[in-house]
Amino acid sequence: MTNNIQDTIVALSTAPGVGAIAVIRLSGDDAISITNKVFKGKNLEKQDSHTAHFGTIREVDLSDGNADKIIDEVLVTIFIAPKSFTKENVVEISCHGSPFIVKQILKTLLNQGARLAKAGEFTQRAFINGQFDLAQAEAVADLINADSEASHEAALKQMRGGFSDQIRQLREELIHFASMIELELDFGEEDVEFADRDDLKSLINNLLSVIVKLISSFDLGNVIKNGVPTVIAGKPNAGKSTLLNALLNEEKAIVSEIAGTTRDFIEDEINLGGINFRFIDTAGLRETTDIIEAMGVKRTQEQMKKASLIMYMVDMANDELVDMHKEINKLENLGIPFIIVGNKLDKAKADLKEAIEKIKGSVLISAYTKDNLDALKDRILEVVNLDNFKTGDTIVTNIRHYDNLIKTRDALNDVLTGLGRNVTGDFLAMDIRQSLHYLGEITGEITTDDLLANIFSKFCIGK
Ligand SMILES: Nc1nc2c(ncn2[C@@H]2O[C@H](COP(=O)(O)OP(=O)(O)OP(=O)(O)O)[C@@H](O)[C@H]2O)c(=O)[nH]1
Ligand SMILES: [Mg+2]
Repeated sequence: MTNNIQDTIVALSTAPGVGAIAVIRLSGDDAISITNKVFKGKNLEKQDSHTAHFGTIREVDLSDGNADKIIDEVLVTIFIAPKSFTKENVVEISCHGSPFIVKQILKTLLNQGARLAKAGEFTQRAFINGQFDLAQAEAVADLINADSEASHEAALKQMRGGFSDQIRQLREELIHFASMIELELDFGEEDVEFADRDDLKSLINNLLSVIVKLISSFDLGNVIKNGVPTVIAGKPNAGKSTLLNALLNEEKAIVSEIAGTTRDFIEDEINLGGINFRFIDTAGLRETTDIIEAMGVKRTQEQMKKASLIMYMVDMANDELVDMHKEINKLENLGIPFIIVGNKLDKAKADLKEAIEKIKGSVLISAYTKDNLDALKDRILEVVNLDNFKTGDTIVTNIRHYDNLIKTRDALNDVLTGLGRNVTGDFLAMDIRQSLHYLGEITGEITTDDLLANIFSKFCIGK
C-alpha cells in the first residue's frame, strides 16, 4: 500500500446499516482540527486527551465557509497522540446510526481535508507506529471475527502477544549464532571458529522442537477458528439428515423414507462446549447406477477424508451386522477419529444393538425421538481432544504464520544437514539467515509492502 502516512484518514468504524449509534473514526495529525471545523460545542483543540464532548456536526457551506446546517447531535471523543490506538491523534464521533447521517458527516469531513481510510488502514498505522507487531495486528482481525469462546480465547492470547514473544525469543537466540558465524567470515582465510558447532547444533534442535510443536498446533488452531469439520456418514436411510436437523433444531435437510434422499452435502455450524462444530450431512454411501447419486457418494468420500471427526451412523432397525463390520474396517483405514452412532434405538434389532454397544466409544441414539443426543454431544467433545488448548500452550491459528513456520523448519533442517557435512561458515550463515527471515516475517520485524498490503487488505474498512 502506498498510503501517505501524513494523511488524516476517516471511516465508519461500526457495522454499516441502521443502528442506535454509529461511530466515525478519524486518525492523523489533523484529526482534531478537522473535526473542530465542523463541530459546534467546545473548542476541541483546547481539550485534554481521553475526553468526550457533546455538540453538533454542521455542514460547512463551501462557498462562504459558514457552518449553519446541523447534520446531527453527536458525542466526540478525542485521543491525543501518542495515547491512542494508532498512536496518532484520533477522534471518534458517535452520531445517530442512520446511513444518511453517516454519509453526510463523512462528506463534510472529507471536504475539510480528511481522506477515506482504506481497508485495515487504522490497524496498519497502529502496527507501523509500534503499537503492536504484525502477528498481534492480525489477531485484532481474528478477535473481531471470533464467534466462539475458543476462537475468542485464541485470538485474545495472540493479541496480547504470547505467540509473538515466543517467536521473538527463538529469533534472538539464533541471531546470536548468526553474528558469531558472520564474524568468522570476516576473518576469511584464518581458521577460527567463534560459534561452537555443537552448541549451534543443540540450539537448532531446541528451536526445531518448539517450531514443530507450534506447527502441529495449527490443526487445532485451524479447527478452533473455522469450526471442527464433522461428517455424518452412513448408508442411505440411516437417519443422517434426521440427526443433522435434530442437532440444529431446524428442518435444514430433507428427510424421507426414500433411500438416497440427500445428494449433495449440507452443512451448518453448532456450538458445543464453547467450540464451533461444522456438521456435514452427506449422501448415503452405497453402490449406485444413478449418476447424480454416484456423484453425491463421491463427495461424501471426499468430505470424509477432510473431516476432523466422522460420525458413522448405523441403522439399527435395518442394517446387517456383517455390513457394519466391513464399514468399520474401511473407517479404520481412513485414520480419522470416528464415532459409531447406532441410530433408531426406538426400533433397534437386538443383535445390532448388542454388537454396537460393545464397540468402544459408540453411542446409541434415536435421531427421530431425540433420545440420547446429549450423550452423543458429550462423546463428540471427548473425541475432539482440546487438552492442548486448555493447558494454555500457544496455538497457531493463522495460515500465514503456519506457512512461515514450515519454511523456518525446513531452513533449520538445512542448517543441521550442513553441520553434519561440516560445510563452511558461509553456507551455514546463509541457511540461518533464511530461518531468521521467515521468523521475522511472522512478527513483522521483516516486512515488504506486498506482505503488508496482502495482510491489511483482508481487513474491513474502518478497522
Ligand atoms: N424409527 C426411527 N426412524 C428414524 C430415525 N431416524 C430417522 N428415521 C427415519 O429414517 C428415514 C430416513 O431418514 P433420513 O434422515 O432421511 O436418512 P438419511 O441417512 O439422511 O438418508 P439419505 O439421505 O437417503 O442417505 C426417515 O423416514 C426418518 O424419519 C429414528 O431414530 N427412529
Ligand atoms: Mg439424508
